[in-house]
Amino acid sequence: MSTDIVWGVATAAFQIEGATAEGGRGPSHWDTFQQQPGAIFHGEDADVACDHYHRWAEDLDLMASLGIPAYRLSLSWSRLQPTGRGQLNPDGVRFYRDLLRGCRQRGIEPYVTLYHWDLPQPLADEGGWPARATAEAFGDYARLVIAELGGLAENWITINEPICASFLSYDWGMQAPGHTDPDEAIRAAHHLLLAHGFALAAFREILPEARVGITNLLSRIRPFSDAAADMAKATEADARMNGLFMQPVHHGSYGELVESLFPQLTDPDLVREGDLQLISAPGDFTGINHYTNVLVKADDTSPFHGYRMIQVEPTPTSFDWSDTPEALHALLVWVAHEYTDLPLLVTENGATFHDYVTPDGQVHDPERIHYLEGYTGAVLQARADGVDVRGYFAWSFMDNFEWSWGYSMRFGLVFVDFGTQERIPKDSAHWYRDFIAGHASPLPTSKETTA
Ligand code: IFM
Repeated sequence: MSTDIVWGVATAAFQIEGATAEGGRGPSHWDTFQQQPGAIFHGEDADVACDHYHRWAEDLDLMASLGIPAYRLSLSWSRLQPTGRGQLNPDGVRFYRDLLRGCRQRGIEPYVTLYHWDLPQPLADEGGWPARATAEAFGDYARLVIAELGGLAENWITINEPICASFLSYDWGMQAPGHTDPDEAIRAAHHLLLAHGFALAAFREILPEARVGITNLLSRIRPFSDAAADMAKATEADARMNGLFMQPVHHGSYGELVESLFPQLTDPDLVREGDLQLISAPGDFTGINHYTNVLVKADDTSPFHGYRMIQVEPTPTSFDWSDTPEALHALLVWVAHEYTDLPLLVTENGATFHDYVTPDGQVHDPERIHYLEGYTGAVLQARADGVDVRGYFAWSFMDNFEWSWGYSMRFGLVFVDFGTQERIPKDSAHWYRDFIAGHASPLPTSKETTA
């Protein structure tokens, strides 16, 4: 059966590249954060990660051999612009030019993310995302990247998961820079959305034919029961986790509920005139990363806004997250109904299991195959139900550095032995290869215009 859905895989620069001190790359705030005692599981770091910086060609060969037609990757800001300001680093430009051309040469269509969390340390030193200047610097950076690399990909994602780059980073303390200040977090959230607006405007001006969108992490959130307290807290949780990031992009305002939870958003020094117009300028698609399906239970004793989030069963993954594909289906229907008639791309979805090499030299992961069968099925069902979903990217192509969890959480379709850098496609990679072959993606376009 052929569909017009693009089936791909996804990664992010800091999680796979390694070579953090090579090719003129500058430090990012993740390089700094990972050195803090206790920040990363087992004290691990991403200095080598999957060594993709040196092995990118073999990795793309492997991807092509699995028949994967689309690859979502991210550009490292600190590799391209080591201080976050000024001219681009020629070695960084060369690396990504080779990588993007390498995709096209193998018949793989790149989907490129401009920001997947690796903020140049000098910008972090000047205040990071809570400072408006960071969003402005990102807009300038975007313009340079578009000029150098814009012609090598047709689909661009401005910002990956602003909720993580704001709240997990500046409030919950679990991601770089590891702060625990809710006020910083909401400022960061607005500036990340503004950065999306600046980048989108830059694309429209410099490369109007590019297809551009933002990717948000969206959770399926329902009340634990129909008790009034659970219902009210579920509404609040949805506003904090989904509405805060979707309303301004798709409705042009934060809305009353979000503003009542975050009164800082009514401060004209933070949300300046014109910001919401930039943020809500129409994109070409909306990106959705989806992992969690939670029930919200009111609990006065919870330090987390007076509620607890309970994963919907079954939760077979090593992260204890749900394997409930109906949640992705419901989410796609809901986004299309509630927020936008733009095409939807599932830019990340995947699961961790305790993968290991068995005596036959293989990695058997029937749980991941079960997961993928369900979630790709949910995408197909949503499409059949009239939702304009156009793409699905499995997270992740290969096991990688899972942020504060280090190498302990394996999301890959391809197993990576981090000691030897051997890659072993798991059974799920073969399953996905066969699935893709049976649900052929549209042929990649070739529109390479930049030399
Ligand atoms: O690994 C991350 C990715 O960088 C962003 N989205 C969620 C993934 C799994 O936690």
